[in-house]
Amino acid sequence: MERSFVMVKPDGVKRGLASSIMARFEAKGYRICGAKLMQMSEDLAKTHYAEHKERPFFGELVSFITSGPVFAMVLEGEGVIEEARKMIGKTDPKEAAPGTIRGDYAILKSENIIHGSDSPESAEREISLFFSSEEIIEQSSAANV
Ligand code: DGI
Repeated sequence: MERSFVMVKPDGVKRGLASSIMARFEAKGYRICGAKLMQMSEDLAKTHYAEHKERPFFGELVSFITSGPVFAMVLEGEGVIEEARKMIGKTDPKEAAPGTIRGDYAILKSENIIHGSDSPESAEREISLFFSSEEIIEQSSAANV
């Protein structure tokens, strides 16, 4: 089953939005198979955002994403990668439609509340960067299911 990596950024965690954001994905029908509050190291931030390393905002991006804890999740369900991106909305919250997470909760591109994998390759890469295999629970094999 398809999986995606989604992360509430430090601005979202500080504003107390982590649970509301997780609830949107659960309500949609995706399973949460991993979730944790964590402090990203500078190394992890640089690796996660490696594709942007030549961009002028790279330093700002790394210091923002390490400025406080993030809430990292692995979501599972059919079409979750593309659909979670639709639920998240455009990168710049000013262009994100109302009803999307960025459209509803954010104003600035530099503090746009949430990250979501943009392809199957990034989902696989990001899940393994942030989660060990023991931290990902197959719900069908959980003891009480
Ligand atoms: O996949 P997205 O998060 O929607 O967007 P992306 O991969 O193009 O960019 C990654 C993050 O980098 C984005 O969520 C916010 C940040 N970013 C993008 N453009 C700018 C930016 N941050 C600053 N400070 N300035 C920018 O122009």
